[in-house]
Amino acid sequence: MYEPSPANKFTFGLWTVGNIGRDPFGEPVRSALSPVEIVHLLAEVGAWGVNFHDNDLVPIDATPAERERIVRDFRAALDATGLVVPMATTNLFTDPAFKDGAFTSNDARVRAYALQKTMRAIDLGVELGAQTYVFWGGREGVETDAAKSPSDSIKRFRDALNFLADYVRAQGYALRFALEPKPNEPRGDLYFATVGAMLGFIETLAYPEMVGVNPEMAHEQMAGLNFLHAVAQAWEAGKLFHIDLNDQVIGRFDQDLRFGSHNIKSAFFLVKYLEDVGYDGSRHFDAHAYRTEDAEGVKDFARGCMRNYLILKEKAARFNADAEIQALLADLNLTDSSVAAYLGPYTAERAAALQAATFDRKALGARGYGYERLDQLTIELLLGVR
Ligand code: DIG
Ligand code: MN
Ligand code: MN
Repeated sequence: MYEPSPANKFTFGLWTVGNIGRDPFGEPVRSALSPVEIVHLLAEVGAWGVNFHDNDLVPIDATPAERERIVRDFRAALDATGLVVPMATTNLFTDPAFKDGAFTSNDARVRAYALQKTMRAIDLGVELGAQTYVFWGGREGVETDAAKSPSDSIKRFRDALNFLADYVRAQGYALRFALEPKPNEPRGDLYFATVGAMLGFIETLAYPEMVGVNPEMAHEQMAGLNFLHAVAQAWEAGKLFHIDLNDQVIGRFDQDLRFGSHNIKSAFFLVKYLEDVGYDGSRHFDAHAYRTEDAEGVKDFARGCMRNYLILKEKAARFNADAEIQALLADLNLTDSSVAAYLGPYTAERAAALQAATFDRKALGARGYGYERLDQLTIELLLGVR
């Protein structure tokens, strides 16, 4: 039970299980693993795929010959283990050149360099099989709004994405873009802070059909938002192109905790939604082990992410099969023949009937919805007593 299989589409970025434990107040605690070692680690724990930023795989100052060797060895490890590369992305946040942003930098030379770096990273991702390309604007923000007009930054980000979409189309790549929002960190404030902001922005692009979102659980929760609602709006709009799963204690910095390790109820409703609607994309764990962990602890972290997803998936199936819960849900949505006539697309007749209708407002307000019982049964199911 709860053993991962390729059908689950569990993926990890090279930077996740490869995290060496450096933080703003401490030096690394673990030795760095090579991309090949990480592929074999992920195969050992049962992952389906591996993702990367360009420089997770090919160092920013690698020579073409080094790039070729690295890619050859990485591809050999993929072939040996059967792991796939569903997603790739660009590191536009580590190098000091990007300290004022990449696509939104006030320095036009940086904006040009960011385009060049991203085109090359897209080529690398496509070369290794990626079909989704993530854009996380880790430095696209400000500490002071004196620095630039936010609408100038929006226009710069749009110009960059339109240029890169045209590049992908010109190259004939079967690639879709997934934009990943975050409210802050490492910049004081990041542009396009939430899934909602990204969904609104996508509609202003030249090729909105190529572009969706990559919601991350910790990022919406950092903003105090309900992650399921963000994911559901993306899904309902046909824009859930990828998802970053992890966990987060609200009001903290981006902790990228093991999935299912803190907000168990939120994780349950998220897994239930993804399974209920038939989401068929990667379940990507953008998270890392506690800094306290050694190499074995990193494997415990990766196994825990996947086990928690599978445990919650089984809980969701039990919720959907629980007779008492389903009976409560069946009684919730009250409709009777008189009301049905009023709801539906506008017609003059329907509007006239509604205007003429009388509603017993006191009776409407007197009704109890039974959510305490429903939520208690949910909690008891999660606590394993039903
Ligand atoms: C951080 O949440 C970001 C980066 O790790 C990466 O660009 C993206 C891909 O999952 N998530
Ligand atoms: Mn994060
Ligand atoms: Mn992420």
